[in-house]
Amino acid sequence: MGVSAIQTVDPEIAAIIENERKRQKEGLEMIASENYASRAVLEAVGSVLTNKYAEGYPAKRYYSGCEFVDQAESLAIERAKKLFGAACANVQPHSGSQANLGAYNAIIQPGDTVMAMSLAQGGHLTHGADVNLSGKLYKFIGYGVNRETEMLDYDDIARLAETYHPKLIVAGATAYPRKIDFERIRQIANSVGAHVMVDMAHIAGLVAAKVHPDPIPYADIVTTTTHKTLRGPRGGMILSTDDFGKAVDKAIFPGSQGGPLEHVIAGKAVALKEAMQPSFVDYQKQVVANANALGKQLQARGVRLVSGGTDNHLLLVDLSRQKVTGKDAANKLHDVGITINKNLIPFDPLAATVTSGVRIGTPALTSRGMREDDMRQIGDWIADVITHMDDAALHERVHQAIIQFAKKFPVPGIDA
Ligand code: DSN
Repeated sequence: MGVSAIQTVDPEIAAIIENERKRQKEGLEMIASENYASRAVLEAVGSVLTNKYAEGYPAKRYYSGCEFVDQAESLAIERAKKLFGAACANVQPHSGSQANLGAYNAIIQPGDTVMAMSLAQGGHLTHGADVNLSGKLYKFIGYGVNRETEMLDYDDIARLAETYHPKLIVAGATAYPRKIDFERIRQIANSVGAHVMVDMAHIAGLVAAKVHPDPIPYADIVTTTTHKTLRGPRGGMILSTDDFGKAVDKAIFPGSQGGPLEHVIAGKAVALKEAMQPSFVDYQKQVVANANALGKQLQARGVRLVSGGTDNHLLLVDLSRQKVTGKDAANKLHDVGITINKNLIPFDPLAATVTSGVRIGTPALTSRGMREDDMRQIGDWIADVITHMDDAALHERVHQAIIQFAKKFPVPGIDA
C-alpha cells in the first residue's frame, strides 16, 4: 500500500485506523448491531460531500451551492421510500437516537404518556430510560416479556394501555430475538386511541428483505439506523405516513439538528441501492439461518437461549447455568477474537455492568460469506470458552484457530 495523506499528516491516527482494520479482519465480529459497510458506501462517506453545509431540505436550503447534495439527498429519500414502501422519508438523522428523539418531537408533546419496551427487557435507552432525554421529557411506561415464554406479552401490553391511555406506543428492541407482531401493537394502540412508532433499527435489513414482518403498514412513524442489518453508513432515518411527513421534517430540521451530514446521506443512498439487489435478500435469509444454526449448536452444548431460540439476527444467551457473568464471558471471548457484548437478560438479577447474559449476532459474519457450518464451528468455540473460563491453553488454541479461520473470509469494504 502506498503512503496515504493521513499517514503523512497524522501518523498516530493512521496507525489507529490500521489497527482497527486489522482487528476487523482477524477477529469474529458478532455484536448484533454491527456490520461491514461496502467499499462503495465507505467511498461516499469519505467524499468531498463532507465539506458542504445544506441546512434545510432538497430545493429548500439556506445555503447556495447545494445543487449536487440536493441530488444525493433526493436519491436517498426516493430509494428509502421505494425500498420500504413508505409515503415519506427523512434521511437526515445523524443517528438512531436522533431519529427517535425527532420522531417523538413530531408526534407527541413533553409530558405525554408513552409506552415502550423497557431497556432492562430488551428496549433502548431512547425508549424512555430515566437517564435519557426521552425519559426526562415524556412519561414512559415500560412493557416487557412474559416471564415463562420470554416473548413479548401482548396481553400485558394491552392491559397497560387500558390503564395508562398512552398517546404513543413504541415497538422495537435492541435485544429481542423473536419476531414482533406489529399488527397486534396497532390493534392495541387503536383500542386506546394511541399512535404507533416502530424503532426497527436492528431489523431494518430483515424488513427490507421481507424476512421479518413489515412494520410500515401498522406504524405512523418508523425509525431506524442505517448501519446495522441494513449495512449502510452509521446514521439514522425516519419513515412516515403522509400525515406525519411534514412534522418529522420540521422536528429534525430546525427542530433538533442543524446541517445534515451530506456525505453520510450519500452513503445511505448507496446502501439503499445495494439493499434493492436480489443478493441482499439472500444475505438477510442467510443472516437468520446463521443465527438459527449458531443457536442450535450452543443449545446442543448445554447453553440456554432466552426464549428458547431466535427468529432474527441475534441470540440472547443466558449464562447462569455456566455460572459465568456476561461481563466475564464477553471479556474472555474478546481475548480469543470473538467480539460480542454483555447484555441484561429479562428479569436479570445482576447489574447492567455485569449481567447474566450476552447478545450474539450474525449480520457481520454473514457479510463475510460465512454459513451454517461456520456458525456451528463458532458455536463450539464459544461453548469451549464459556465452559472452561480458566483454561488459558485452550483459549490460546481457540484464538490461533480463529485467526486462521477468519483469513478465509474476505471483509467487505476492506478486502472486497
Ligand atoms: N447500540 C445499539 C445496539 O447495540 O443495539 C443500539 O443503539
